[in-house]
Amino acid sequence: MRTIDLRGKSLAPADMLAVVPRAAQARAEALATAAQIVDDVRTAGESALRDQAERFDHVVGHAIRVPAEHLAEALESVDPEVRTALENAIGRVRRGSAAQVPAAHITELGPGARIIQRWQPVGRAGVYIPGGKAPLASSVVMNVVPAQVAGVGSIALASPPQAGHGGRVHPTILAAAALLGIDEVYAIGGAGAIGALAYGVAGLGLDPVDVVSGPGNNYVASAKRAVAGAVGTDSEAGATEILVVADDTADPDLVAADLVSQAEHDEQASAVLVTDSVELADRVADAVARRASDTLHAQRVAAALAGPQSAIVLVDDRGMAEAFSNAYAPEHLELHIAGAAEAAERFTSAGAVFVGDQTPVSLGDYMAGSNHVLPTGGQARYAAGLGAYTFLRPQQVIEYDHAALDQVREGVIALSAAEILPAHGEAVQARFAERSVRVDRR
Ligand code: HSO
Ligand code: ZN
Repeated sequence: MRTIDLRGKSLAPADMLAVVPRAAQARAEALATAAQIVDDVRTAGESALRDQAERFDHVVGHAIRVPAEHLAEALESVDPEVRTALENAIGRVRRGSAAQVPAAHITELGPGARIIQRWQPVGRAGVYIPGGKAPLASSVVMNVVPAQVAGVGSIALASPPQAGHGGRVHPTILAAAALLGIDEVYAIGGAGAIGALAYGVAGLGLDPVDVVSGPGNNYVASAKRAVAGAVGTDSEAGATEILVVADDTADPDLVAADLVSQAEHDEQASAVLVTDSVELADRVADAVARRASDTLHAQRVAAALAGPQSAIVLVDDRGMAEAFSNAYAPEHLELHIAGAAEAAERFTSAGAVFVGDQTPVSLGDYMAGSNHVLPTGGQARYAAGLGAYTFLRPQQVIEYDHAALDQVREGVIALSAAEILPAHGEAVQARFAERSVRVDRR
């Protein structure tokens, strides 16, 4: 990993971002390709999906709607330890997600005048689970559980058909779906899956959904942009990022282990250490080199760590580390610093914050009870990770009685006149004039 020395420099947020630019995604090309794939699915349905499965997944003649017996078989044959771990994760994420469902709130603006803010689940959700580099069974939990906790009544799941598994969805993904009681599963991959969920596929009995969620590659993210507007989508979760802020109290080997753990996902993953300790920086660099050469995905890790998106960044002090981290807005932020719990509140822009050296990102990936589908690419500046709220819509219910309406009658009439929209005011006045007319006639 290269080291970049920012000590003594005063940089604007944009300059800080330029120090470790995220891997460039061929956005324009991916957007055009994904939009075409989505459109093919919309117009040609199942035959487009079969063409795409052959082209991208090298699978022909597979069952696109996964039969119930495939789900049951997968659940029966899943490793018992994996099953137990999935059950544990489901329970913990369920508890974490429950805190994301706000209670209805009533505001009394006066006697007989109230507005209710309530949260309505969408009717139907479609979740996408990638199956390319790694079969992310844990992502089934992270997508489905919040939708269930939100109260979504109908959930469809799509994941690529796997040539290595006879054209079926990966068995661990099927087992996780079965554990969650999901019986509507489709063997569809990539951008085509996003199109199928968003627009439905009549021939398959796949009805359109209201919200599409789930992580995926550049094409999946682009497809979500293409269908946005027709359906709701969650924020984009692209190549994984970890930013560690550490001081001289940190354990260099733990920092290195966590950087390597996320670099394992993707050549484009970003691993960044920000520290004010030169000694720690050197020791982390050594530990990273050791760990990176001695891990299953050594090539992928080496590529991610050697890329311009990864670096050790030397800063003057804690304040500069905060400024850097808040400008970068990482998907995952780890704090290996003295007083981490109190300091955490000043790190405001991150998909998720992992406090202290006993809280690694990989805990959050599986078992913390938090969600691991998080905004990447700096979107944490304005977006949240996946949660129950992804599947909820805040809705206002307004209820006034006659006397309460009378209290604000003049105001409505004055504003409607000012906007030269007199019928607005007349609509209110009608509640009063009409009655007296009726009374008069009687
Ligand atoms: N770190 C990934 C999620 C994941 N890791 C799934 C392992 N399995 C993105 O947050
Ligand atoms: Zn991970």
